[in-house]
Amino acid sequence: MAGTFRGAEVAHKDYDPHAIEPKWQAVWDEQRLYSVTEDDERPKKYVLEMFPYPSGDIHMGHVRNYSIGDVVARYFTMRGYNVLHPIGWDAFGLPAENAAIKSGTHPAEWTYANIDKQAASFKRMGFSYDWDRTVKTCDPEYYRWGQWIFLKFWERGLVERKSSPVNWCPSCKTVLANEQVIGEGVCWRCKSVVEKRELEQWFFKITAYAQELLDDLAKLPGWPERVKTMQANWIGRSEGAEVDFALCDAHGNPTEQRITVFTTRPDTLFGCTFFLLAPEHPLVDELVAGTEHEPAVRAVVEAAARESAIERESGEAKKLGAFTGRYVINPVNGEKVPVWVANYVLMEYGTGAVMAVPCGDQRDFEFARQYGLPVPPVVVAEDDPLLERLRGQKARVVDDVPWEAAYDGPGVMVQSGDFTGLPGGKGSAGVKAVTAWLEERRLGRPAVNFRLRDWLISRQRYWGNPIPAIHCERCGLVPVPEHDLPVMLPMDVDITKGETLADHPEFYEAECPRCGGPARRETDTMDTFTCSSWYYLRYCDARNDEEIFDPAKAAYWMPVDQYIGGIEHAILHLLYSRFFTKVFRDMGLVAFDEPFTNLLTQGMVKKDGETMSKSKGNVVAPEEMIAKFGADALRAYILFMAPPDKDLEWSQEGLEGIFRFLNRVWRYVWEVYEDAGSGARGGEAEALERERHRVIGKVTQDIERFQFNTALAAMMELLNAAGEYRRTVPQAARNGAVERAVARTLVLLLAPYVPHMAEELWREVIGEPESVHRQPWPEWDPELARSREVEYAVQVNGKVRGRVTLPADASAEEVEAAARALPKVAEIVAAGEVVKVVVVPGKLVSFVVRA
Ligand code: ANZ
Ligand code: ZN
Repeated sequence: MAGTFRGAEVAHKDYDPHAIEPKWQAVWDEQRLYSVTEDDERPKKYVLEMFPYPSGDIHMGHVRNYSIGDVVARYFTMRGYNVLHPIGWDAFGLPAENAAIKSGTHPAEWTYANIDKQAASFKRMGFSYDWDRTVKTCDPEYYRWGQWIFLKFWERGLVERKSSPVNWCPSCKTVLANEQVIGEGVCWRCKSVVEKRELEQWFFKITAYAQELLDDLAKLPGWPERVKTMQANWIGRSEGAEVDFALCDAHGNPTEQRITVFTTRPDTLFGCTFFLLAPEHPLVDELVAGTEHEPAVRAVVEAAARESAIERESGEAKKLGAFTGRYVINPVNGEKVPVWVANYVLMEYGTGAVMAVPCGDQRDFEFARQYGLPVPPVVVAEDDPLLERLRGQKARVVDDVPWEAAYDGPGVMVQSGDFTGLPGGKGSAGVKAVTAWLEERRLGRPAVNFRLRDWLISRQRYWGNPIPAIHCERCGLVPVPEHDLPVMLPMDVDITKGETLADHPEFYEAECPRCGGPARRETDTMDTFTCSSWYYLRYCDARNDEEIFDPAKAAYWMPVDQYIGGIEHAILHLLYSRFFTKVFRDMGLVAFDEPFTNLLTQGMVKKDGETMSKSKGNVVAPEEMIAKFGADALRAYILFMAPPDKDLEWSQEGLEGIFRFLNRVWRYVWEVYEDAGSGARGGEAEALERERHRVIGKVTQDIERFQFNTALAAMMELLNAAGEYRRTVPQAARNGAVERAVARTLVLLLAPYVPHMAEELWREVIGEPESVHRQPWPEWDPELARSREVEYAVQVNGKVRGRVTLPADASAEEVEAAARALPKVAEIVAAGEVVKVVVVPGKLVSFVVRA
């Protein structure tokens, strides 16, 4: 049997992954086994793992992410699908520049060397990628289409250049998107505290799609709820009203000038006792200039500039405010309300002005307490004793609440003029009534507000995709004409000195494409998230140099059926990709709304309870484990140790255990094919055959639900049953056909997990001519699988007290319950205390009972 293939010397009675694995990798590579094309005869599956950043060596997180994807891809191939399973690199970005500054290697050199290294590691892991479709985002053949997208977005009014307060990371020397400011207002990459600066920047108008990005989450039943909730919160839709307040002049007389606020609670208008402006609000200067209030207000403005947006918004920062000396008129009761500046009001949200209602908003409550401002109750809970006094009370008679905190739940409106008595609270009848009243008098209108901001995409860094724009003094901002793409990123920048494109006259000196006059090329590059927002579409047609992709090919492969990646991308990458997809749809490039039908977010790989990381010094290097146990064992181990969405605690013993299991499979298949039984079918052979059907059914069901660990456990059970059969039934009585069927089944079921070992056994030991990875998934008879029952002996304190018969797939709990139900057992158990119960699957239940 051995010797049918050119690697004959490898087929050996001992399992030697180091010989087998490189051998089959070379064969698969040469035969382009995983290269696919569109095929209308077969249903398709697009299985995709988030592409890696080429940081250097691969780590266990990579091994896990890509092993999960590989099992899914191989499984669907065996189920008869035409499976697209590509890989590429998210290759622009800051670490390459930082490495260059440190070590003197050019970012391109560093990046491509790392890509080669990772590609070799992925091949060494035996991942079934279609290598012909690889993309590297730093290749001009790729980034040129990113520039093309920029131009198309620009044509569609989705690009904007504007001055705005932006997040500036002093250590990365670049601006950051809101999404890249994390935790307590620090840079997502280097964790430095982010500052606010006023700068001209480029934006993608993702807010134009805010409502749809929110609504379409409902079209994603295959996404984890957690991720959808995070996205919904990030988009942050609020329903409420805009309300116009008339500004009073310096003498306190109402003027025509209006300041508008956004509020979710117009029902609380009668409780508005002060009015707040953001420190950056353009009116602030004008209101206080030259007045006695100017110094105090300035102090608040300056202090706020030093705080991060996150700190200010969270309301955790100490509240700071100052009176401007001016007033506005509350439109519902004509009352004069003092205007303050407060650090917790953000310029970027709503209108940058707030009607403060201290009885209903906790931040306003704390502010009022701090500065001694009145807190009249206007919405009171049904069970609040205060309501007895104030029910039906239209005019304000109480100016303070006996509460520890603001109350923002549902309640009854009080001290609210003709609205008194209406239900109050978010979305209440009171909200509707007050809004309608305001609208009739043109003092307000219903409004929806989103927390989502436009996406700031410009970066003042070298290693990124150049923005295809030209600044001309005569013509203003001019797009680079499509036929001039790509704007090539120059390679001769001295990056070790931290140079950017702005230091490179050969790059930025340009001619205006419109008037031909001297002009300056844009020197900012795009946020790398622009590169990763559409790579999955490029995979559908990766080598196309005429268009971004052939829409027909994208229509065949897309959407991605199964996307797999880390939870850290729950907001940024996934939201941006959804946004790009919707714009592409509106451009007519694709015909679907959502790019990723199913999403799996994999858990972390931990060691001693902590996430593996270089800084913690607890990294287990995949290379080292491959050198010891082979890639197959590492793959199977990482899939066996935990369900994919849960964290996985590293254990070398676990890996050794899997290695031993693989060795047992190896020997079993060898033995069966050397010396299968010669007997006829009998009771035990039939039981083994039933077990085989059961396990196929179980493995199939488990893989479909991504329970790779329990699927592997079922294969172990099959091997145990088969080994037992070999040990206990003499050769002459064993049924060879059943034994061989078990061996073949094990190899086929294991093929997605341990592709090299399965291939070697399939072709060299079993002697099949075609790759195991081209075989159909084994079939099973559910009837047969179900009918199997096993008898358990029931022991109490070592003595057999009876027997119970149960279906083979009964759980340990079910077996225990059935045993406890035996009258004799129940009697003994009732008389004493059960200190231990052991269930040996398929055999025995044993109780230890203390009298
Ligand atoms: C009056 C009021 C009374 C409010 C009340 C709340 C409770 P969400 O739900 O997150 O959309 N607000 C509006 N603009 C703001 C800004 N630029 N900075 C800080 N806070 C701002 O929050 C909307 C509420 O946040 C608005 O409704 C406003 O306070 C405040 F019992 O108006 B509310
Ligand atoms: Zn010009």
